[in-house]
Amino acid sequence: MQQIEKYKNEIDLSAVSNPQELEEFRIKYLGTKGIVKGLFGEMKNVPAESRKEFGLVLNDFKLYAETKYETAKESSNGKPQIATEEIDLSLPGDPLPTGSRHPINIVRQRIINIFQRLGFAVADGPEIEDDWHNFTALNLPANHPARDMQDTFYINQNPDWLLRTHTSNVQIREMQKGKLPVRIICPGRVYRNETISARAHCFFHQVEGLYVDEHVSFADLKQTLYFFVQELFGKDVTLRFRPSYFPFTEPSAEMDVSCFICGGSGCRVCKQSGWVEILGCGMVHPKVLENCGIDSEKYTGYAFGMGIERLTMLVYGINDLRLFSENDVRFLRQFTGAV
Ligand code: 2NL
Repeated sequence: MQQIEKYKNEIDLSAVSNPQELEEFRIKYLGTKGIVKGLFGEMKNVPAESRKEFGLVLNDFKLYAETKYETAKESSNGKPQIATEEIDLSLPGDPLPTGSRHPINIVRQRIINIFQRLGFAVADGPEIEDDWHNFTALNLPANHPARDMQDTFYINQNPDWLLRTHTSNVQIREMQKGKLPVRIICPGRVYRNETISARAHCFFHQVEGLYVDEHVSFADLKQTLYFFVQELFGKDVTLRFRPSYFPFTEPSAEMDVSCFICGGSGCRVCKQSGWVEILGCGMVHPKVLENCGIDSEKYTGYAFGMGIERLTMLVYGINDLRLFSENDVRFLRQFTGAV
């Protein structure tokens, strides 16, 4: 009798909320080898004087289990079951909108791939930099007039900290490590204090390159950049170097490619000149090498720097810098599937 009370409690507590649990319940209590059947089998062992009472309790218990089973069965009928057979697997799925890579990212990765094939490693460094790594080490001492063109943002907390104006700071840090040769490219975001317009922004992206070793020459620089532009724009492209000035290189040059839109005959992109400027470069100034603890009598190096926004605008025919940072999906979606 006590055992029957226990079974009743068990029934009260048992969860019967899906077809599987329902069937398990039926087998356990009401099946041919179930508890109810088993208890009826015990009848013969019950002393004759208690048999009637036991029979009543047992019938009551049987009804109890059957009622639980019937109610659970009914309520589970109304519930959603595991309706595998109701899903039509031949229907097309809900489309997942595919994102697209940002054009700046696409062009940056193309540049990296080309230089990696030439043995350049990719180096990274801080966007918040101190004055020495961003300016002084690059032969741009305090009050140098060239600092005017690279006005940037300063950190209130420490007047010596600023947002880097080029990724040269990464190259300075690599040279300081003292492991030569150095052959790296440094892609990254840089900052300038500019009024935002179609042609200027307060941040943009750069790739700078640096190669320092014994006997590195301007001829090495030219041949490396020639390979680079042929990979980027095609085999027909030619180069033009014009003398220029940077405080951190000597000699310095601006590099033009023959216009890849009109082939040199003159168009809007090259402003009828046949040439498009894409980067600045030169031989690393001996002072810059010495600032990083490198013997400028023994070692020479070349360096170059290019703006990714500018290259991307040329490659895709984009006419406004602000499009890159407005995140307008009508602009970004146009690069879906681009590589
Ligand atoms: C440009 C021109 C340039 C460099 C960047 C460089 C870095 C070190 C030493 C010497 Cl550590 N030079 N970088 C050299 C020449 C030009 O950038 O128009 N950039 C957007």
